[in-house]
Amino acid sequence: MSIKNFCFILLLVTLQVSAASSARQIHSLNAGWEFILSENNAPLTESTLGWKNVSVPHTWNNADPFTEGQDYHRGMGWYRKTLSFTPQKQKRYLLRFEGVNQVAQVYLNGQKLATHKGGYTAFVVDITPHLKSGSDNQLLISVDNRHDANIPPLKGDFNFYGGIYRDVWLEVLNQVHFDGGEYASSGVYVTTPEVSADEASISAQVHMHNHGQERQAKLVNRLLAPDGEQVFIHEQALSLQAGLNKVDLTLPEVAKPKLWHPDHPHLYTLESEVYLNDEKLFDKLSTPIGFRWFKFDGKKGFILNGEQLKLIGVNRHQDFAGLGNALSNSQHQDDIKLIKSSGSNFLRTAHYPQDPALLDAADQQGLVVTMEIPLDHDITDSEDFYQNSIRMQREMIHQHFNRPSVVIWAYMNEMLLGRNWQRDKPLIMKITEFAKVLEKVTREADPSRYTMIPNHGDFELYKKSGLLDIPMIVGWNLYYGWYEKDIDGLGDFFDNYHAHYPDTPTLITEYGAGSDPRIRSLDPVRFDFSIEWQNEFMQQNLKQIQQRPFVAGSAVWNMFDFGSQGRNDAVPFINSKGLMTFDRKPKDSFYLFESWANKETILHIGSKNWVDRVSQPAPGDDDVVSQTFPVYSNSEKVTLYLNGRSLGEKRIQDHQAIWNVPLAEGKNYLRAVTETAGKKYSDEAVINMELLSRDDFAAEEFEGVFINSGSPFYFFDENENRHWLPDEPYQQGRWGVTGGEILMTRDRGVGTDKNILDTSNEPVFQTQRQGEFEYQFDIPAGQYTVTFYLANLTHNNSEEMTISANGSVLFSGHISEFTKNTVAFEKQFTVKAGQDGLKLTFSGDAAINGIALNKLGSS
Ligand code: GCB
Repeated sequence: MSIKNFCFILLLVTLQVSAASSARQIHSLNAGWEFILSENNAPLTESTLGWKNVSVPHTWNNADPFTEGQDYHRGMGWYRKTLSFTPQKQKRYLLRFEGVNQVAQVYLNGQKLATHKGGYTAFVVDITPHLKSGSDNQLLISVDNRHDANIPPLKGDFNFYGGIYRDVWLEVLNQVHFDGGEYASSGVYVTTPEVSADEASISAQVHMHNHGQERQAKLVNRLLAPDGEQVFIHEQALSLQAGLNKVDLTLPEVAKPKLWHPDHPHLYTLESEVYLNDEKLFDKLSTPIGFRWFKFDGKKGFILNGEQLKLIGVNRHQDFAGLGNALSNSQHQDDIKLIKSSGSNFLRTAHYPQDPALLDAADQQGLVVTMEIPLDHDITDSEDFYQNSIRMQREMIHQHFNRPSVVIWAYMNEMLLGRNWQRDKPLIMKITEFAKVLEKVTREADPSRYTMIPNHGDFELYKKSGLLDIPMIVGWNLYYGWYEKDIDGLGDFFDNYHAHYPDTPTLITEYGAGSDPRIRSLDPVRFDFSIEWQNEFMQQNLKQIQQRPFVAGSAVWNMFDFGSQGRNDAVPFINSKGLMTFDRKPKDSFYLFESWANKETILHIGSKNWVDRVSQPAPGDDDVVSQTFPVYSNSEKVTLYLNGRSLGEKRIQDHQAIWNVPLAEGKNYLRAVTETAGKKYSDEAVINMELLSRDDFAAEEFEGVFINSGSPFYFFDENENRHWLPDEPYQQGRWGVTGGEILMTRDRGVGTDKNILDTSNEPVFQTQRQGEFEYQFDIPAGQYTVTFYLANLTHNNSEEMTISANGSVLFSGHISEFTKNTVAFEKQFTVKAGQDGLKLTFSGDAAINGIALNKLGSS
């Protein structure tokens, strides 16, 4: 028997068993789908060729957004599955799709039953009236992720992966059941209007569908404490009308509730049951309840259960290396574990509602959450667009209504980015008007939470637009030290905001800097994508945020690197501002952040993942080179040891202390030690240092030196196992460069953000030395090969350069003879070093991205 048939029979058996039991039955429909990409608009029932077996979560874009030279496929995909069960007369059969990006059309036996627009919220389709009894039913779903001017998001710095990328469920219900209605909620809405440490009140609105005639029923609500003990049972007799019934309940008060808080996320459970004729259970649902009360205050920030709590946390996108957005529930849960392990108490699910499994984990593990719809950067001024956005906002609120973790409903991200008051006033006014509509919709749908709009850092424009006067909280995405030059600018920005809006609560919804673990620096600068600049950025920004009590909280952009096809950074197609990589490996900034966020004792030697280092020795000393090491900690004092010898004790300031460590050739053992509350903590690092001496160049086994021209940073090429060294000024007895300039583009800083083709070593080719300059190598006489690495980043065809070695011309001509556009190119020459070593001279309008020097005959 094929696995597929086995699955169908299993489903059949389970459905028959479930028909015999009384309450609802939920079955996963994740397995056993067939999938095909096809732009065909008609239902693809007949076609048999080309379908492949898949299971959901599934996306067709897990790889193509990361492939050079092509756009990722935004089109239509079709999914089909046979439903092999015999429908029971007295049952209702509902399909629940947790997320399909972005337009889904659902067909059963060739007939279209539903269309859902929007990729980040769930929808439910009642297939009962359309099920054939006595034969299989063919389920067919078309999914379309093409750009649609009427469906948000219109734009965004992330990928819009297409597919049925979240779970699909079959809900088998009785003739009377809880009903989530058009917004696909559970049907039970719980609020806790009054909560204190002494007492908590609970109200519930319960929606039930009665598919039969008017009948008598009983609604039972039982509250279970976090330990499972029953707190109360509440019963109410009802007369259910045919169709939809809504019942408002005031449930018994709870004395001395165990409060929900990120440090102790106590969850109660409300079990709701509906019985007919007093004894027959028709439906049953469990709703988690967290008792907490909270407030955002313009001056004091966030107050939870009566105490000020500075929110410190992260944003999270929902994709993962190799998987696109099709993650399993346990992968979502693992992400929450990682976020919690950093010490975060706050999560922004930017830029859209995320998987229920993720939010369940946030409820259970304790994170304060702000959630938003994907209204990013732009609107379309059409009724369709407005209605789709409003529906998304309502779906989000209804579906996540009961979550204790959620305290804010947001909408609209950076709507005025790139806009200008004079030029764009009419559109800006439309955005403001629409914000008022969404604000009203949100407050009506849920008066118990706060609203927020996250903006980019143009304070004056937002003020003028009126957008700051609409939401209850103003969020700011600020990149001081990244897109903005001034790394100390965040504090001034907030002080200015606070002076104008002292009573409107505010928080920082984004701040972050990109980094690539292959790039390391002893002299980090903005936009170099080094791990060390990200650390510097985080350090300075966290300091300014934590110094201001009126800033309710902060969310790093981003917890994880994520896919964004439009990006041409050091790692193309990736937004690398994560504290962790796309496959969830911690960067240094994760530990730095931990030292600010975590209440446990943190002690971490910074830059210790930069294990294998290559350097010229310090001038005048062939045996050693000094490099700085920060230690991140939340303790008071730390001592650092090198090879067992103390380098001194330092007081931790702003969660770090910095040492200058003299590293010698070979292994260097570092050990940081601290003591808090009588307990000792230590962290260790081993650094392998290779000091390049003049003799190395002469040695047979020497593998050469690789210079990343125009770059202030070290770059490690993992594929070739090569250490590319930054440019250094020439000093006698060493090698180095004199003259020329580092390429700076726009005001971003070092290098370019152009994508370089035919290489994965972007950081070599994105930086460049330009002008007239020379590289001098004080190396033993002999024969060498020199390889030039070049991509044409800024030159046009009229520019010429000459490269010579010890006076003999190696190349003279148009730069375009060397390389076309931004294609990575290399060219090798044999050269001779004399008694004075080797001098490579670049004249004319020269440019070079990298130079490798090898002894002739070595690899
Ligand atoms: C932002 C956006 C976010 C981007 C981020 C960045 O302000 O809200 O979607 O990914 O900046 O990295 O540029």
